[in-house]
Amino acid sequence: MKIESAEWLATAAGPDGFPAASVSEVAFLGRSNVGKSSLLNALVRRKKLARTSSAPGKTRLIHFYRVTRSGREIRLVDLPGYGYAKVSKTERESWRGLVESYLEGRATLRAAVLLQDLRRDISEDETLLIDWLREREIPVVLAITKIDKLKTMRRKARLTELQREVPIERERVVATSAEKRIGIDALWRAIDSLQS
Ligand SMILES: Nc1nc2c(ncn2[C@@H]2O[C@H](COP(=O)(O)OP(=O)(O)O)[C@@H](O)[C@H]2O)c(=O)[nH]1
Ligand SMILES: [Mg+2]
Repeated sequence: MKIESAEWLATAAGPDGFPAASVSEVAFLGRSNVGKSSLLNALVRRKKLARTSSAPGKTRLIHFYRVTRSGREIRLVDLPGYGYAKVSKTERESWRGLVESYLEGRATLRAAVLLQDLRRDISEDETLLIDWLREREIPVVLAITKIDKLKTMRRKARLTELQREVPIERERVVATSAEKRIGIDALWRAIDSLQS
């Protein structure tokens, strides 16, 4: 699959900054440090479109990227990460307000990709998010990240465990490594299968 172009489109701190809803969008969600920026970059084959860091900042912003792929335009939407160790209730509420303001009313939203680190357990944050998205009939793909961190046997066992823990069909759970470029085409296929 060819990526003809990938570029930053907009960054928003609230609905006023969202670009016009005119093109299909896929939103990316996950705990901070789960590998979201890295996976976005791997999907579009650009090293630094989305910023990666080992010291996540706390800024709550939504980034929109415009991608042309095999002649079709699609937007990838990078939602702010959650689950910092030390955030106040107010900060959590502000994260929720921003993320919901996007997810609730976006006519062009086709799917959400929820990221989950292979080595972590699914937490209540993920379970609640999955339920929330399902209630709103937003299709969910679960991207398991950083699978290169475990050796093959352990990796397989872990994937089976995670699959058992989430109410998401097997075809919509994709094992990925941004670093080793594993599962990137499979993730695109899963995303495409949800696009109407
Ligand atoms: N081994 C490995 N490390 C990764 C992978 N993806 C991301 N990382 C590392 O995990 C850290 C957080 O990645 P980043 O993409 O910034 O996560 P974000 O906070 O979710 O956007 C960085 O140090 C990345 O280099 C992967 O597939 N394999
Ligand atoms: Mg990031």
